[in-house]
Amino acid sequence: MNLAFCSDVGRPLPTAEAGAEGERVLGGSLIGCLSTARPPQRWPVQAVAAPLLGHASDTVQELWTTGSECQSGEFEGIAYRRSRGILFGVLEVDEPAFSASGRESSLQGATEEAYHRIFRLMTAQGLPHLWRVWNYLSDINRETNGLERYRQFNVGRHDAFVAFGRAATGDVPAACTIGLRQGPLSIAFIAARTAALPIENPRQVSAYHYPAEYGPRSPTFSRAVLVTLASQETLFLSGTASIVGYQTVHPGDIAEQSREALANVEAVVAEANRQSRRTIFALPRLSYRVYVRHAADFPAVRKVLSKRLDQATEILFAQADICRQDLLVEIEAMASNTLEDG
Ligand code: 3EB
Repeated sequence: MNLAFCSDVGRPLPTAEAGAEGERVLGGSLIGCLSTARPPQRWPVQAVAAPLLGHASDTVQELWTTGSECQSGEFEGIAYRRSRGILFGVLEVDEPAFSASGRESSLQGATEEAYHRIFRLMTAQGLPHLWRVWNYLSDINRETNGLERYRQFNVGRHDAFVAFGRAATGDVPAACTIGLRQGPLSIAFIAARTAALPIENPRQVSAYHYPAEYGPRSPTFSRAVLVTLASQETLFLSGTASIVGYQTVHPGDIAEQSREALANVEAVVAEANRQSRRTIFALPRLSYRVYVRHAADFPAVRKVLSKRLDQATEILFAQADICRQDLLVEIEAMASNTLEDG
């Protein structure tokens, strides 16, 4: 069993349309300006309508591929594809379908329902471990019913984990939760038969332990997860921002926020290297996705990252909203190392 990531930011994609290669595509995402109609694919694709920054083309395609054949399926609105012990799924949930009833906002209800469906699929497939989740929602910082929408999302997510008897602290997936201009709640995920090792950041309070001033339920994610497959180690780094302890630092200063976020990435990678002891992840060898709140800040962010990363480092920059109003940039990443003694 193996899992590989590729994007047309860096290396050329395998000719995904070609039959033999397509068999081994688990799923992917399409990021950028998605105005034009997209041809249907044989695998689930998460559409991320976040304008790209400093990129030659309008959109970028990312793919997860595996070493063996995949089977597609549909379950309660989730498009998924499975290869042996790994499953990639995507679902979109229309919030208005969950009209705000009683105390519950429609986003909270939609989020709860989306995660219930994911957990039911995982049970049906016999794949109990959630490794990585990508969450996108519109108007993430807008307050409705007296609560910011990101915090409403956190209530729905947390309650779903609890409702299914899952841990809401400790053994939780790596994740990102990003704001887009418009569109439905969109969630992509990788679930698997084997457990991932959650990694925390010694510079930060675990997100699942954030104090109540950041919302009635804490965010349910770990800073990273480390996955060991037959012949590889894969690291999924969650969205990482300019937070020390549990507080935002350097409000209003894009260069300092970029440095601090990168310092957090470095700390998480160091922690992953300490816990893995089998392979070493090097900062310039990771694949990055960087979300910048204000497009005008892009050159400043790129400048800070270029000091610590290589010319050859794969980085995709996109404009999107971050989950706290005072955060200007968020960095996520992934990397795979081959094990010598496979
Ligand atoms: C933070 O560290 C910044 O709610 O899924 C980063 C990664 C953030 C994931 C999530 C939120 C999430 O709190 C925000």
